[in-house]
Amino acid sequence: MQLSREQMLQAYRRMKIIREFEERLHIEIATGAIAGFTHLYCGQEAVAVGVCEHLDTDDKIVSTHRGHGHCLAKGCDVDGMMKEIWGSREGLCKGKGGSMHIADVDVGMLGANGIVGAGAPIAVGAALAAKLDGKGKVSITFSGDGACNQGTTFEAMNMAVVTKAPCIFVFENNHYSEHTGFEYAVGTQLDIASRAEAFGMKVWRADGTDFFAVHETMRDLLVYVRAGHGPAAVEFDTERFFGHFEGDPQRYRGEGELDRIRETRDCLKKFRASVVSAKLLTDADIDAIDAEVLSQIDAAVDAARAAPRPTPEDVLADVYVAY
Ligand SMILES: Cc1ncc(C[n+]2csc(CCOP(=O)(O)OP(=O)(O)O)c2C)c(N)n1
Ligand SMILES: [Mg+2]
Repeated sequence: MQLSREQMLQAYRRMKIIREFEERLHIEIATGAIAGFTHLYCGQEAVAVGVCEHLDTDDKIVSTHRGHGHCLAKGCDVDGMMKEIWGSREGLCKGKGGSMHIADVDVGMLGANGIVGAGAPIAVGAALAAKLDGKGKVSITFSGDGACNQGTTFEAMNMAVVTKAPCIFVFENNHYSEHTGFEYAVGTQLDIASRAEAFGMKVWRADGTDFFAVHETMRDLLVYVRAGHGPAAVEFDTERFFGHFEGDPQRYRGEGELDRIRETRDCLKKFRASVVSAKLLTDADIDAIDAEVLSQIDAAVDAARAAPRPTPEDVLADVYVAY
């Protein structure tokens, strides 16, 4: 089924917001304006957006340490996120979460997570709740190729199959876990999807740098899971444009690798090329979004810079939930 013009514009806008949000963070972090450890998602935008465009707020997602893209794709507020990363008390989590612990349950974003492999069990729990609710809602865990080696991920996959939970394991294979290559770190030399299959799940695979491939794959997968067949997994082959963390000199990369992936595997460039050549959108349509997004991000940075820091009293607020 063909996407409407509005759907395509919205998808591109969301990918562009993630890209510019992070390109700007990359600059601001280097100046020392932002404290804390940050992992950028740039390069992987087509996965977050291609997945989340199918979801509504009652569908849940659980993210990773590389979570900005998942948050923005699921509908977290751009200004609230920028302020959170800046450590302001006006941030989405009052400045107490920062880059790696952003959550917004109102939009179904159950949290980024600094512990690799910790998201999958949480997503299975949310999927079991969705199953009890019986409204066809799903829970999605995003995991990297590194997280696919964690015992928690294995246990969660098994539990999801045994309980027929509507849980979707989205594996983003960006070929690196910190500085270690996927080929080295995975003993079976198999892809990740094959591992998920071994747990008894139906699996899909697609090019994660092609928004349309991601979107179509997820459409089929979601029909299957929402129909009550139990969990499913998908592996997206993707690329990370920056280092593992901001400040990583990336000496483990091959010569010319970064230039090559920016040139040939950029999901935004690929999106533009395919919609323009198919005459679905024009270069002017895309240029207009690019300009709007740039000023939106400028405004978000200005607001975050001016936003108030937490007060000493804030430290003791929200430590316990009030019932
Ligand atoms: C349990 C645990 N072990 C190790 C780490 C350190 N660590 C942080 S990110 C990371 C690599 C994760 O790789 P991957 O799952 O492929 O995600 P990517 O960084 O590529 O998005 C590691 C080992 C951690 N945070 N938690
Ligand atoms: Mg990885």
